[in-house]
Amino acid sequence: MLTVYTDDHRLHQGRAELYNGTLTPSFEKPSRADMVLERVIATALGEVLPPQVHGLDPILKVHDEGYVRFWEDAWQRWSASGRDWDALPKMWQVRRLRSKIPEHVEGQLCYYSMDAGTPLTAGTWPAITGAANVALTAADRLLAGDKAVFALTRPPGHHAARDYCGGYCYFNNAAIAAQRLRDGGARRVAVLDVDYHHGNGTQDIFYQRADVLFLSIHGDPRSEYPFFLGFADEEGEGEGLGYNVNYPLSAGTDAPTWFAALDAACARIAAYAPDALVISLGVDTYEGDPISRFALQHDDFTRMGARLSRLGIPTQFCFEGGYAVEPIGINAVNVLAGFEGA
Ligand code: OKP
Ligand code: ZN
Repeated sequence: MLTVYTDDHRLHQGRAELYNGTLTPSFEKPSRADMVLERVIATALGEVLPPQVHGLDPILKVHDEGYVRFWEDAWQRWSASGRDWDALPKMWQVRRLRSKIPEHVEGQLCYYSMDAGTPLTAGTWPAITGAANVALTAADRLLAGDKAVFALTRPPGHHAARDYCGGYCYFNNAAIAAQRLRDGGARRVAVLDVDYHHGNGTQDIFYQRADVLFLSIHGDPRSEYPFFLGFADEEGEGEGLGYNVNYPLSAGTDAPTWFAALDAACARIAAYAPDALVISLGVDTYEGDPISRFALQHDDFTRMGARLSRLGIPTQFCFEGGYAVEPIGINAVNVLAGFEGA
């Protein structure tokens, strides 16, 4: 299986996030992708290719223009105002506050964010456009006939909605890829999100559409981030009604329960009969993950890949979360090897 990858992800390195009330080194860090790449090479998964530059048009098909333009020069505006530390939003446009877009870069960062876990850094723009290019290049390979492709995207993307960032995510790489697949001729595309956290951004982007089926297996939002989306009664709206499927699972979920949800999701995907499948591949479902509470083991990731392969649909994997860094390559590449081996 081909991997698409760029070192540009390293340009984005958040310094800290708020965790247990203290500023803690960011869990989402460059070594995550480095470890996955190392494992791709060590296991001889296949060729590793750099992305092709696609420009902003394919990003603007799923994201709001003001949102995209904000990121383009946000660091320049922030540093020009005399600051050199990361910018972190610390205020949100909640109920009954005005929804006017502020003029100041700090107010705009708040306007375009859903949490304080998604820092603006000096290298955020080249890293997030690089990740989008990785996802797009992988989609192009799928359209050209590859059976499976791995987009080693970092930063992740699935919490990024049409016009806000959150959960370490800026541009929604999986959604950008799904849209590319549609524009390249796939009549229907399914996006299955297996990251521990609900893919609220991807759901937001496709909620009113029937041409992209979105499914997510994740920690129950009653007690897990992102708290305000990801419930089982969110089924899509308008033309999209029936094309959004959530499988919230309780903390402590282990393989039998998790795979029952995967089987249900696979049955729904098979019935939809898409021309292409995008997997938002987070491996924070691993039992040793420091911020998540499922209990999958290394071998379960291999089984996951094998199960997805049995669908027999051209498949693009987009890397998302996973914060147990030392085994992150084993867990991610086990999915891909399981897919190839099935
Ligand atoms: C991202 B992905 C504030 C951020 C709270 C957010 C978890 C994001 C997970 N400190 N934590 O889905 O793996
Ligand atoms: Zn996650």
